Amino acid sequence: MRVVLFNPRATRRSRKPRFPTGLGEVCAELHGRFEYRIVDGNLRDAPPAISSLLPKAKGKSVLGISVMPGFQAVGAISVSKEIKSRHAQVNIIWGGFFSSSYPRTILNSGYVDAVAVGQGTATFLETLSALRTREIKELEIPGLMTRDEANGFRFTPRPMGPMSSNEIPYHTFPMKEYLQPTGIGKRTLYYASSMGCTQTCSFCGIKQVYGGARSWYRQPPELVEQQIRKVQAAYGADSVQFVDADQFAEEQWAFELLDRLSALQLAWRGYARVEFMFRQKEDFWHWLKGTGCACLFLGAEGADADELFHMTKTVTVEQTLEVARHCREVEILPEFSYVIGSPRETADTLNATISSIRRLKRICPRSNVIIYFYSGPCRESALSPAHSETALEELVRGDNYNRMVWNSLQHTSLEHRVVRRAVAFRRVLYSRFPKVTDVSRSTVAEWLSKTIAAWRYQLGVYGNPIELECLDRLANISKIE
Ligand code: B12
Ligand code: SF4
Repeated sequence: MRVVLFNPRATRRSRKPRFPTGLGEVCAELHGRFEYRIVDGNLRDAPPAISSLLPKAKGKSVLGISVMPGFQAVGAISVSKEIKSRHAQVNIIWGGFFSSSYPRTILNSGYVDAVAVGQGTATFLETLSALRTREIKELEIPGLMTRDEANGFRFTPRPMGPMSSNEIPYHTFPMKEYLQPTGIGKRTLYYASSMGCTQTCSFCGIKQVYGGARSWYRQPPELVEQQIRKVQAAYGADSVQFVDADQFAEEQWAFELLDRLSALQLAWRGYARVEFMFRQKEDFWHWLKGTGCACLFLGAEGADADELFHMTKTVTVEQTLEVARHCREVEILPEFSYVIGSPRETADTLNATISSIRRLKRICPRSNVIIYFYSGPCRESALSPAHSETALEELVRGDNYNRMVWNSLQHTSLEHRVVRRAVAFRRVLYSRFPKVTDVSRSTVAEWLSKTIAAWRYQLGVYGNPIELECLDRLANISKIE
């Protein structure tokens, strides 16, 4: 049986190849059991590459596609359609965050045969084994959703389980092309040392895909060290982008892992919770810097206590500012995310968030601030327009697309003036402080937009920043995608 795994292109504006961590985990399980080939849409034109790997007429074949919300979904749709029309016999199976959030809409399209919902690895392995003797329509595998003519869909959920304990078969991936410059190094490896999250913040997609607070699994520190060491030796990785939801979800584990990492002398970037970092003493911060920590992504989320409570967040503004102060002292670049657009957002809560961001920038001017526009849960019942053949394509068009990538406030019940102010503030902020870690930015355009935005930011005049928008369109300097 031919198995082709496809990683669609991830960004609209430029091709940014990164190691596909989801497929890495899938391949750790497949390797040695099934023969597979990987096609990456970030590196080449996918349909011809996939087509050339699939059998022309008879013979079973599977095309597994990893789909993240956003542009990957756009690519996954066009490639699936094209491949299905050329190779009707191929079994197309989608997995990943987007697929797990909209499985029925995806199956209704007619060109996807099954969706691996959630963690996906065991589901995919069992599916491939079963396909040796049976047809995809007959399968009843936990975690796999298929269409069922009598009842609509066939599905039994599969609870999350441990991560693969096998090594990732890096040699089967085009590693040299994946280790690209980022803000933390010249050759950065993307790595998942844990999956899921111990928290259940109301706006976050993680619990919906992997399950509740108990759904957090990690790799043993020695396996993480061993794998990163191999990539360092074989391909010259000089930095690691951890994609874990929270690098300190379990303290002992995190300390052991990072101690091991410091021996490798790599720079790393990871995600952490403000509440945990706030509790740490001075010596922790120096130790952290010594492990190679170059950048931390932290959820500040907002400034209003009631709003934060409803997001199931215990973080406070003072904690965020204190963490920013520590980061500045030890020269770790902090990136703080804020979520604007909850049903409780008012002009007052927005103003509180704006002034807390301004305080943050005064304390740690280098910090990156990322503002997400949240307009409701991104899952089937909430977003999918209808259960029709075209619903999947509608889902990735216009404002539906923008909602999915947290870039629209159109569907919220917020007052127009609140929406306008939020959009304008974000534009001015991003122009005034271009993202420090964005290595692809154009320096001349950035300088121009920064200069124009400076007076607006200084005076707090955010309204209608048309000139900044035009400049952004012309020079492609935005970090909004
Ligand atoms: C890394 C990452 C990215 C990277 C991806 C780089 C890469 N190399 O893959 C980049 C920076 C591109 C990215 C972008 C975005 N991301 Co992102 N990202 C993440 C992050 C931090 C980690 C994902 C990851 O690698 N996990 C580790 C791997 C091992 O797990 P996995 O991907 O889930 O894969 C498993 C299963 O899903 C499944 N699986 C995956 N693929 C396949 C394929 C097959 C065939 C099968 C069977 C199974 C399968 O098996 C895997 C192993 O168990 C998560 C948050 C988190 N910590 O999980 C957010 C997250 C997935 N992103 C999210 C979002 C919203 C986005 C953006 C839309 C953000 C934006 N505003 O633009 C964009 C979309 C990209 C685009 N334009 O298409 C949301 C998704 C929310 C949701 N409801 O689905 C998350 C959950 C963040 C959050 N907290 O809300 N992201
Ligand atoms: S801590 Fe972060 S990753 Fe975990 S549920 Fe909350 S927002 Fe999501």
